[in-house]
Amino acid sequence: MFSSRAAARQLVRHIKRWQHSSNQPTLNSVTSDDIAHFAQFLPQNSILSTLSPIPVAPSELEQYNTDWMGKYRGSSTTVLRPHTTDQISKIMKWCNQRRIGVVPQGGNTGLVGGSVPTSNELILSLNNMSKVRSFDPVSGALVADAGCILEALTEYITPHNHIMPLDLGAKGSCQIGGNISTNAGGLRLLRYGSLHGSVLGLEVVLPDGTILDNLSTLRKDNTGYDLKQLFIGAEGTLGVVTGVSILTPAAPRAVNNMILALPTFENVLPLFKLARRHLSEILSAFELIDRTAYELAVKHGQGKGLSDEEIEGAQCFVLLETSGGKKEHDEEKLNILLETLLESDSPLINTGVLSQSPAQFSSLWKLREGVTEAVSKEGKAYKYDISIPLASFKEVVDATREQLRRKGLLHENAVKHVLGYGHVGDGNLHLNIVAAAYTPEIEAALEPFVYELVASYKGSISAEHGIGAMKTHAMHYSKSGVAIDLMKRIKHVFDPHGIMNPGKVLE
Ligand code: FAD
Ligand code: 2HG
Ligand code: ZN
Repeated sequence: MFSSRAAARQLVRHIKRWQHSSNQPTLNSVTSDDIAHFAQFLPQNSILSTLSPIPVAPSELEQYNTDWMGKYRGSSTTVLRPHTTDQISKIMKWCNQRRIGVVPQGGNTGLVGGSVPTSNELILSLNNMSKVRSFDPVSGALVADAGCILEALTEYITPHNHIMPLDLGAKGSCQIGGNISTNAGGLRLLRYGSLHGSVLGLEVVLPDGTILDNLSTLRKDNTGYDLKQLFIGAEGTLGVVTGVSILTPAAPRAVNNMILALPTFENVLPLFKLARRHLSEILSAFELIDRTAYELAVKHGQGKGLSDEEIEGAQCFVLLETSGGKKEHDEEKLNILLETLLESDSPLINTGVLSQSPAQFSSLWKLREGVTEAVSKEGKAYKYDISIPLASFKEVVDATREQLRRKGLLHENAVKHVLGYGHVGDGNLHLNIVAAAYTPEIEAALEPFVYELVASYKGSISAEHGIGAMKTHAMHYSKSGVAIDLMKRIKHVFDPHGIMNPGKVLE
């Protein structure tokens, strides 16, 4: 049962969906005949449908129809959870012939509404595709089903002293296929680079059911166009990623981290420069947490860092990590950095804490990784994931807060907090606006305001989370008409009937 306000919000979302998807092809709904067809090659427990002979209740589909933030909601009647690439191929072939829209879904942790239907498309969940296929401990090449959870892969290769080249707060739920499809960045990008570099090969089921077996484990392969790159970051609009070959680095022999409290944001960049000079090759993360973000993380039990006295007078915090070969060597470098920071006439930091145990190491990381979780406990978040010049991070957060104040929306019943955090080392700011509820007024105050601001810095409106359903209409702020047109032509080559994740990425 909806309250009238909630119903009004639903209506606005429906209208927006309709506006955003007006260029989308007309697609067919799943019928009970389609379910009978799928039942010929899928076990019964792989089909969750309200149209089955033994129907599931719509409430059982709720978790698949709703995104992680509770901001986007689809109305799919059917979720298929195949176990093999061949089964996925048969599903896609059928859906292509029948013109049924398909939404590939991994861990459903995406933050731009890409993993849930805009209407009643079929949801293709990769949950049952979760086997490691091979691991070569010499080269570090790992080949796995796309539905493997990121953390499970980490656990698999830890005994071999390898780590995954990416790490993120959603590691316990997100899948490697979802990571690749969003080209997730995360907390290790500074050190190990993007997935465009570490993915060695992919197995993909194309919209017509053809299996593209490109699961190479070679480091080098210059035989024509590098097709796998197109699927990295395609957000399920070109095909279903079913298998992944990825290069995993050797685990560092020593890791350290520390949290530093800074009196002013102006010190972040000089600190970054100094950290790079002193720590050079061992610097593996340099993350920013502004004061509001830090306080929310602490409030919602996401890790422990500095005492109340120590954070007094701090405008923001930096989490710095080193990964190296020798503990003593790395600690010496860190200590020299700390001494330099504290001994200067005008110190860049107020204070800091260097982790002394594996538990404290994790606790400091949790303060940064846990901000997203903390924000979701505090309220409903509008999330802008942007690339802009580092020097402008604070300007953008302040300008957004000011805009909301001007519109009379900065109070407990509307917008509670405006905060900024993110991957300084990669030039990526996460601007979060935490509201009591999602409302058209707040959205109208934020958009296109934020996008125009980003464009004024020649920045990107999506640094790492993707476009999804949220930003299709805003792509032009960061991409030229020529580029968007080429993307549409590429999409047409792969998916001429427009069945793959309709309404996402491209309008
Ligand atoms: P889903 O959310 O299920 O899907 C995401 C998109 O990929 C959708 O468009 C979907 O259709 C498509 N997709 C999924 N699987 C496949 C497949 N096998 N084949 C084709 N298409 C597919 N992102 C970052 O970049 N960096 C971060 O640090 C980061 N931290 C996060 C922390 C938290 C707490 C949360 C909730 C999210 C975070 N994210 C981050 C966002 C999110 O993009 C990642 O969590 C992750 O990459 C999504 O993986 P998933 O398996 O959940 O994909
Ligand atoms: C992070 O870096 C993630 O923590 C999530 O990319 C950011 O929630 C967000 O806005
Ligand atoms: Zn991030």
